[in-house]
Amino acid sequence: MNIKQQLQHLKNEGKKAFAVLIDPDDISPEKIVELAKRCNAAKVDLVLFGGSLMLSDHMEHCINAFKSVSQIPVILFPGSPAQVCKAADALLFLSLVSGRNAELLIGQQVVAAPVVKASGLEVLATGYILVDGGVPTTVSYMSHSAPVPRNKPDIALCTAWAAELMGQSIIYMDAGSGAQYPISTQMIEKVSRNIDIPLIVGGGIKDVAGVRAAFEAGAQVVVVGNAIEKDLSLIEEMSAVAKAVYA
Ligand code: 1GP
Repeated sequence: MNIKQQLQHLKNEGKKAFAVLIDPDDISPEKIVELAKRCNAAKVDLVLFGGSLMLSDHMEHCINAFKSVSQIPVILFPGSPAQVCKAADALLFLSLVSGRNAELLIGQQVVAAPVVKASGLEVLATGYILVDGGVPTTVSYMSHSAPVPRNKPDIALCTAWAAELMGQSIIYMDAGSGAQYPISTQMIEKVSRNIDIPLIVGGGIKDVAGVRAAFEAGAQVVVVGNAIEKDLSLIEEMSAVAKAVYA
């Protein structure tokens, strides 16, 4: 099964996957090896690499360092076409469907297309829905787009439906890295119950209870970045939630 099929399988079978987000700007290649070993021990299902900005130039080095000790699939979560990197296994080919910024709906994708086609990466067509997380985040600022209000699950659902109808394979609902509040369980439930494609949820999840709440509300994949960067010991408990309840 390729990664797209694996994610759809999670949706079809009521199973869950836990993903760690690594921003290469926030970690050295040396630290990556330690993180990868912890991900292995915790049986983390997926690792996402990327960030809204890229101040450093070591994405490939970081992915190779990770892969030198781990077989966990690496998925790019690119903030720009410059982040396409062949060392990964797959790429979230994102369209910011919650925004009305044509550059991020289709413009950057046109720029990235030839590089993506030549990369050999598995491409995961992803409708990306940015949701208000209580504070302006890097992605809301950089994308010039208004996030979906956090108390408007119907807007999130109609946006997800539109993306699904346009042929996207995955919906990623994100409150943005470092959000003050994660996406509400009401919004996750509303979207998850009414779409047929897998739902990834992330942004502002700080503890095990937050991971559990997102899974219980219907996310197939829960992504945590910041909280794990601050405290690596969270990986085991967070990853265990996906296995304990839904394996
Ligand atoms: C951000 O969904 C990810 O795009 C993860 O967010 O860093 O807040 O966990 P955090």
